[in-house]
Amino acid sequence: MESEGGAARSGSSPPWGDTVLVEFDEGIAWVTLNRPDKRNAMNPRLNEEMVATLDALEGDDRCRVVVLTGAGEAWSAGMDLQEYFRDVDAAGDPALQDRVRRTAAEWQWRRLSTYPKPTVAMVNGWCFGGAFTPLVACDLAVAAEDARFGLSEINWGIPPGGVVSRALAAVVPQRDALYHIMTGEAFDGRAAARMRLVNEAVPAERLHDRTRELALRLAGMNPVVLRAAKTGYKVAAEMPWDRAEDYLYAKLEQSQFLDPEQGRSRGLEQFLDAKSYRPGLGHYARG
Ligand code: ACO
Ligand code: V55
Repeated sequence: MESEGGAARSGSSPPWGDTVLVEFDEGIAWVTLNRPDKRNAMNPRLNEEMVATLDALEGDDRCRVVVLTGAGEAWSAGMDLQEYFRDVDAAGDPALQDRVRRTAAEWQWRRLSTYPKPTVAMVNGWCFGGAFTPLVACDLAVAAEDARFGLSEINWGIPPGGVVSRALAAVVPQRDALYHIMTGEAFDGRAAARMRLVNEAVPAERLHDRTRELALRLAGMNPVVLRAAKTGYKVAAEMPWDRAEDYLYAKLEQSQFLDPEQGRSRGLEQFLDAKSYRPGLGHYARG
């Protein structure tokens, strides 16, 4: 495993550093929010490093899939109440507030939700408030059964801000969303899976292996087609049907045009001519 970040970096430094760590292994970039002493609360520095990290991983061949996780006991305790809220309020500078909010949004959903590579959230522990945004923005999510989740905003005196409620509405039914938004009651990984906030919850000791298995499966697939499929889903979900049809055909043709391994013609050939596989039972032989 290659490891970079913090003290380990040298030469041309990667853009991550103290608050974000990245390890590359088997085509997986394990991206770790790294402020364990602050339960990986997202301060302006971490948000800047995450923007730069996502930027760099886009063009890094060691990364075929991104796993987003947290150091220590937390996935992320949400926005940093001191540095993201109090300090910015105290500065009394509207332009600073705009910039700090824009940087948070930039990685938490603008880039992450349509990231060109597949993304998997591995929720190892505490996941509160603002952390729901990158959680939902990841394509898939696996949680430890005993991870603790909560829309805790109401408990300390604000309604959920940013796009937290909008993100929730994309994955969770209204009854669950409003129950937790309005009560602030925490819930565990099993409940998160039941309400489809995450794909599945597994015992903590299996979390890493299950996530790795899922990430490796994605890393082994045709990246051009995978990108068209996931982006197509997310963008079309916001469209009327007639536009969605036109757009999804455009995605289909775009992926045919861009795909260097010509998955479509290879898949058709393997099924219709060679009769060497059936698409209902797996994907075509690559390479
Ligand atoms: N912002 C700033 N600092 C935080 C945050 C946060 N969101 N969460 C934890 N920390 C800090 C604590 O202040 C503490 O710092 P200190 O050691 O310098 O005093 C340190 O992290 C450890 O926190 P503890 O509370 O001691 O850790 P514990 O393991 O007992 O509890 C828990 C963890 C439950 C996550 C608790 O820290 C907590 O409730 N955090 C706030 C969660 C929250 O409401 N987040 C949503 C914020 S609102 C939003 O995101 C929009
Ligand atoms: C939240 C998140 C924000 C914000 C205000 O409730 C509140 C979470 C990521 O930005 O600006």
